[in-house]
Amino acid sequence: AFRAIGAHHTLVYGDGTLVDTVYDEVGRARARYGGTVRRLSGQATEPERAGADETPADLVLALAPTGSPPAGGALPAEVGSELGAEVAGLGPEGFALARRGGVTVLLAAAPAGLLYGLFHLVRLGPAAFGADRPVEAHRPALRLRLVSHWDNLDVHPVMGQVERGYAGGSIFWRDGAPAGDPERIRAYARLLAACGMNAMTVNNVNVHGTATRLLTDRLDDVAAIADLVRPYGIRVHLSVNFAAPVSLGELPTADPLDERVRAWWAKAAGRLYEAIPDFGGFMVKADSEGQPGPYRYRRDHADGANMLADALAPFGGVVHWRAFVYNHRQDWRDRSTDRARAAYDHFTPLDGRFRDNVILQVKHGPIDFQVREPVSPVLTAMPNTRLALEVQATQEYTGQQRHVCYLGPYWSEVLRFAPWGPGRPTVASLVAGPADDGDGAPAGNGGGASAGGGGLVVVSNVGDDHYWTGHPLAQANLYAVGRLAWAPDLDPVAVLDEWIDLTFPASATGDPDSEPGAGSDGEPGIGSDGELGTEPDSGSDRKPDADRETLRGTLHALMDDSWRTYERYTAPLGVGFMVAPGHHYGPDVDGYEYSRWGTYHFADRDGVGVDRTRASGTGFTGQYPQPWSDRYESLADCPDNLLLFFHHVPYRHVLRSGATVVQHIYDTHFAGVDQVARMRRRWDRIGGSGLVDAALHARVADRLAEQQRCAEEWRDQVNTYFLRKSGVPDAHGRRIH
Ligand code: GCW
Repeated sequence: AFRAIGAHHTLVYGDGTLVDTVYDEVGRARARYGGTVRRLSGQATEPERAGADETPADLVLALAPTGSPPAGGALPAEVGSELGAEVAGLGPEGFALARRGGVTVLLAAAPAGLLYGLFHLVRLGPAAFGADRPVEAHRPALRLRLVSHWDNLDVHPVMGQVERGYAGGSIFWRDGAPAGDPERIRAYARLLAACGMNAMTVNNVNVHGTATRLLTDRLDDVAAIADLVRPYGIRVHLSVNFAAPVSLGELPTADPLDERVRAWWAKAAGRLYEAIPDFGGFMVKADSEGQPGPYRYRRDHADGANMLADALAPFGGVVHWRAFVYNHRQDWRDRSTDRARAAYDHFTPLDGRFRDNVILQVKHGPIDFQVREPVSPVLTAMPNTRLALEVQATQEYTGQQRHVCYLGPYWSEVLRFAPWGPGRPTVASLVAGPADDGDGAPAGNGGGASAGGGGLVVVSNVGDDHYWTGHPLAQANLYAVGRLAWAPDLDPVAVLDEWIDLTFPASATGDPDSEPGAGSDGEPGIGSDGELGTEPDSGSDRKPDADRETLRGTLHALMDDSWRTYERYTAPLGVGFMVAPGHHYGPDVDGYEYSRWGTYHFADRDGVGVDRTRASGTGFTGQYPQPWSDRYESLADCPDNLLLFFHHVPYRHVLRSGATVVQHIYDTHFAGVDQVARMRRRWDRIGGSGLVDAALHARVADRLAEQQRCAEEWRDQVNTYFLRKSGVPDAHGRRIH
């Protein structure tokens, strides 16, 4: 794809850091694949500045002041004005594109738009330079698209350098100090921009030890990261400890209404913005799993969040305040406490009290990133609060980057979910916020939500691993989450095609001597530290199309349905957990049953599942609007895949699918393992073919072997458990231990 760009005569118009980046990117492609690139400063409004001296440009990337299109000899005038009219309404990250008379023109109102437009061209590849293309306009659906890193500064005694990280160490930190590889951070920013992300936190939401000092004497470390990622349009945010003034020994209290505390945070914010003028803001995990918060001072979450918001407001910063608040010291004997209810019960009474620059960050489900959960009802119940959707790319509960589990289809379901029924707002529109006029000034009034939506936050799956994500195929999750945050309606399988094309570029297949995209020396996958969509310089005699289709077919066979496959062999019908305590990998059906964490399945000899109905259970179904409140409440209408999340049912209860619950458990567990075995055989078939780099093939093969071993363990433990509990034999007489 970059080759296509490199082969052209490119003109880049405009000024600013991000335009410099665009120019550099085109320059890199040009140096590698030929073509020319010229740069003109300023918005190209003077015809003579287009320059007639050189080969006429056939690719123009131009920054235009909103509303006034660039004119000039190099730009087909009518394309310029059509595009100019388009970009006027597209906001700071949007861009418009057309091809007419052999010239491809990309126009944006602001530098970020030009950068995203460039990556769009890369995705289009040769298609951007063939036949005429009508004007197309693009802008992100969600304005804030943030990657949250659970990276610790100090090595945590239990969690290690990255909490729930399955891709090696942190790319930011090592043993309390910067990791010392700025090029890696720069490459990562490029990767994130190519996926469509525009912000990140650089430290874990659990803030301990040295991490607290990022606000004070270790601020320069944050500024250094900000400098590295800024050229790719990524703003840095910081996770902070609510009790920082106390834990740093500077104040006796962290009471958010105490003037000294307010002044302390205002000063901290001032220092941050002096060092990092485009600093994004704070992320806070307060009164959650032992992290300090306002409750200690008998203040509520609005008091706490607003205090930090006031400190950041003069500089334009935001507070991401997490809604992941629940009683993590529950008594399993207490059936009246329901963890699923917690976020709603804590936060909805505060709707309308949060400042405009507070974003309430809500996990997509009411519990904790399980393989299947309903959408969190908090998202439906706070119309006067800016809401962000939090999802987890790090595969804590979905195979820990040892299992193939492409989560695009899951996130797509969540984003498209319509809590008030078909035709009404979707989750994506709730976190996008009220429609705005494109220049960042939203319409609407009253409450924080009028300041726009909170966007999407994803917990990163990246580490210092050679392939970035441990499992090379887990890269697709990072790519997909960025693309879905930009355009929630995208088909996640089509997104996978984009990822395949960028990661395993065409000519790399079928030519073992060429330089492959994913997994060759130091240039693994999307972006990486090499060329995005790396392609070999030398042409190969072999026609790669057939090979390419083989590779594409193999990757689809492994990935398209992998989330549902994972669901089949793990916890059934939305019941969740059943994982080994602590590390959360592998089965342990009763691992959390008598624990303090509030995650129970209540299996007994008669049945299984959690009664969350209004009629006889915890009443959680009542947190949903209609029609879902009644659908979840009704045993007959509740979707099968969430049945045990909402209901406790007998083993012989008949699902909407016609199977009994216990037979469904047996069937899906056998089917899930069979599916993994097929995935493995499919991958083995392309071994030694040169379709992918040998080291990459071996890495994936190893992980598939582990996935199969683990899936069998899940199948056997879950099936045996339910056979023993229920005494109901498998209708097909298969072996259950
Ligand atoms: O899923 C749980 C994880 C914790 C994590 C917590 C959270 C960062 O097990 O490791 O802590 O969620 O989201 O805060």
